[in-house]
Amino acid sequence: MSRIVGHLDLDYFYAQVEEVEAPSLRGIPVLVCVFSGRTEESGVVSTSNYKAREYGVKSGMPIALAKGRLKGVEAAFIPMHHAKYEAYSDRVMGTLRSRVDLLEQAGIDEAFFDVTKKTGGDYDAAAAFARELKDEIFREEKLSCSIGIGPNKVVAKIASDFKKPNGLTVIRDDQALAFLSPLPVDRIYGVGPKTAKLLEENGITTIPELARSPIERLEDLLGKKLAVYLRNASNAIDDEPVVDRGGTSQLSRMITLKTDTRDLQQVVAELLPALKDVHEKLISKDLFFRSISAIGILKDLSPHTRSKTLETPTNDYSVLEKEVRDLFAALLREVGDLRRAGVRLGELQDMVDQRSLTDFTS
Ligand code: TTP
Ligand code: CA
Repeated sequence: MSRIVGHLDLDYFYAQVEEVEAPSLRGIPVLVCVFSGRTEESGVVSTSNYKAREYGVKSGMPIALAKGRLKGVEAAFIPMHHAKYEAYSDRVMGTLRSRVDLLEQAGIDEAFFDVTKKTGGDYDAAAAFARELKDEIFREEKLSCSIGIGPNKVVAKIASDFKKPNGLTVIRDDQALAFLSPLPVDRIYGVGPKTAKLLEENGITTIPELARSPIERLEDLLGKKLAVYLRNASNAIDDEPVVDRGGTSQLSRMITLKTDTRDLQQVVAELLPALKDVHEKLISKDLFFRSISAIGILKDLSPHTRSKTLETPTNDYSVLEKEVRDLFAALLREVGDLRRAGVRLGELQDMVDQRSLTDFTS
């Protein structure tokens, strides 16, 4: 039986939650903003609804620039309410988890799922299931989402993005190659702007061009691991399983520093409450973390990250604080003054995984 994998992504998520809570916002551009607190306009747009996107507003854009694009237009600039979005996310993921064979949450508003058993490998049953799921999420939360169904994660992810918002795209295994063939390489998960540019400089812009490229050439350009993954992905081949990581895949917090600085002591001191916050969340969810990142945002809003993967997962606060200090020490040796600083814990695992791990090793 061939696998049936889905990818669900909530539409314009943070902005849509704001619309759900204040329906009078519907129809006007809505921008969810991270205000840095310096001046009324300093900060960036986190996301926006599709009405705002018609005016060229994009995620990550400075608020002042977005205001310029919306000059003379009635629009709502709303500060980000992260805890609220997490609560919506937790409820949607809970619904999803109860309906599928396996769920892998990939971000606050997206998840992969496996419904091979549930559907008996039948794509029509999978399509009907996806429609019911969309209806259920809309009934419960008033949120629209886009779903892609396919033979693997690579195809499902591209399919969920294919018709947005409120889309449903079902690609059977025998349609997958034809579905990918007109698309540019950057639709494949893992091809960021850097890789796309490198491929373009070498005459590779579409997925079939990538699929036809000699593997040795791709390995020279990209290294063996990425080359093999992309060569397979471009041929609609992807054996990555849907892995249940037990709910949240990441925990993170960002703060705006009182003054721009590259002083390690100041950065760590101001970050302490955020670190304690993230740690409390970790403990309350019975989770251990294995990877940890220090994130610094400079005055020009460019993000810089230093990450480390620990040998074994932990939930120890002193390890968290020590690693953050070391990572920021390394980061600050290489960049200028930071405007914002943050921490992200990844590869989260729950107690159950921990127990089975010790069962195996003891
Ligand atoms: P996305 O799924 O990339 O975007 P979206 O949900 O706003 O819009 P759509 O899926 O309809 O294209 O990101 C999910 C959330 O993550 C988004 O609502 C806000 C947040 N986010 C940021 O804070 N900064 C960013 O640069 C991006 C891309 C997203
Ligand atoms: Ca989304």
